[in-house]
Amino acid sequence: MGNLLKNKLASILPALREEAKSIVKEHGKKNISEVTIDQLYGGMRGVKGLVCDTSEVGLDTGLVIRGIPILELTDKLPEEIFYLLLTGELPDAEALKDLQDGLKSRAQLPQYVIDMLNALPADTHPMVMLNTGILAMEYDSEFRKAYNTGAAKANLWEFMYEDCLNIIARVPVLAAYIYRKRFNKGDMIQPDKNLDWAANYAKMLGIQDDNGKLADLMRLYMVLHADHEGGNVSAFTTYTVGSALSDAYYSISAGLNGLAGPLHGLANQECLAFIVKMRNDFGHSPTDDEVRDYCQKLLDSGRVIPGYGHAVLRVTDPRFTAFLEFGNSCIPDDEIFKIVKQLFEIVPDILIKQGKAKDPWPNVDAGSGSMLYHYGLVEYEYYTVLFSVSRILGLSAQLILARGMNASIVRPKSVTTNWVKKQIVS
Ligand code: HAX
Repeated sequence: MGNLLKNKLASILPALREEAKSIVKEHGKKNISEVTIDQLYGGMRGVKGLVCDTSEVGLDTGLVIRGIPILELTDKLPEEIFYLLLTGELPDAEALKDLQDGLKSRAQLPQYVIDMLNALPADTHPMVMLNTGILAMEYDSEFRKAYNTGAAKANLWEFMYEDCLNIIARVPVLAAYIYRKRFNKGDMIQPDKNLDWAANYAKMLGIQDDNGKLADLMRLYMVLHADHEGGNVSAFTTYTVGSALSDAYYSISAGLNGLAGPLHGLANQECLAFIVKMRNDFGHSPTDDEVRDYCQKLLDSGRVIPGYGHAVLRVTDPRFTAFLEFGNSCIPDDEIFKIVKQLFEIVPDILIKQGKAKDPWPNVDAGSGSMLYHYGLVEYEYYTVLFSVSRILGLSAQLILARGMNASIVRPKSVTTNWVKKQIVS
């Protein structure tokens, strides 16, 4: 059970390795990117420095997974997306069921993780709980055991696969437990083997969902956040740590610590907090003029408008469009969702006039929180955990493929300021 995907990978990896080997052998010295001083000081933005085949983000297309634009994948299950990320194909019914059954059979959260979470201060941030929980489960790493007992380099990916599947299976149980504990919602709810991965997560949160809309939203949310190519903070960190042959628990936990930053995953928490505060500051649904003034004042005080701008994108993030479509069909009259739409009409013009942000358009975080809020997930400190549960699909796929390709240890060259000055003179 759960082996069809692994067998599929075993059948495609040799050809992928051969292809990479021959590209390097025949064209290894070909120049494909240059680095300017702007980029040196600007977070290496745009420097082409690693290969990631799971997905790509075009500045004018947004997220494309294995050649399929994300807006064409919104009716899929997260499990199907994971299969697609890894293999480049969507699973047939048998492969999907096999993967789902495999995940269900691995979904037990160890008692030591529960005990450890219970020992943390009650108001610990949910992201600290999640990342600590994942790191603690390193105790069970198959990869580390295989490495320590001399597994061949060419087979290490199989153990990375086992660790990643265990993490993917357990993380909704862990994340739901964190929600219930951190926000005093009562006892843990056990997984339901009849439900798919995302619906099961929604059920374990314990939020009333009579018409199944929260489960629908959760499936969509998990699909939209699953991957965003290889150079973003969480993906690049995971890849780098994994390149030292640290196992998936170390690597993913490290990556998610980056996702916890306000310029990355934490932005969705900040975005909803910003909208709810605006609503509360006015004491009523704000008019367009009030929204415009409010945003202008925020900019004038030197702060960023949460949910707008992106390091790569230069168009409205299609993932925002997907949430907008969901909101328009399910919660068109929701007060917070209406403010999301007002901001979409107003903020880009303000940012264009200010002339600083390279991308004045909404990113994925501009809309997701309003929907979660509507369906009763109102504790926005928790939102980055949801993002993380989804992003673990992509981080895992990238780690498994990197190990399958025997990826080298990451080691770019740093330079000193004196070296830079010498380049300027010469
Ligand atoms: N509001 C105000 N100013 C903004 C802005 C915004 N939303 N977005 C960018 N700018 C400013 C930057 O702060 C920067 O100002 P300085 O020159 O004074 O430093 C300038 O515009 C140029 O920035 P940029 O090159 O366009 O953007 P970066 O690639 O440096 O940063 C960010 C991209 C996403 C971090 C940025 O747009 C931002 O801070 N946005 C708000 C926070 C946010 O929504 N983050 C979530 C991003 C999505 C994501 O990764 N989720 O995980």
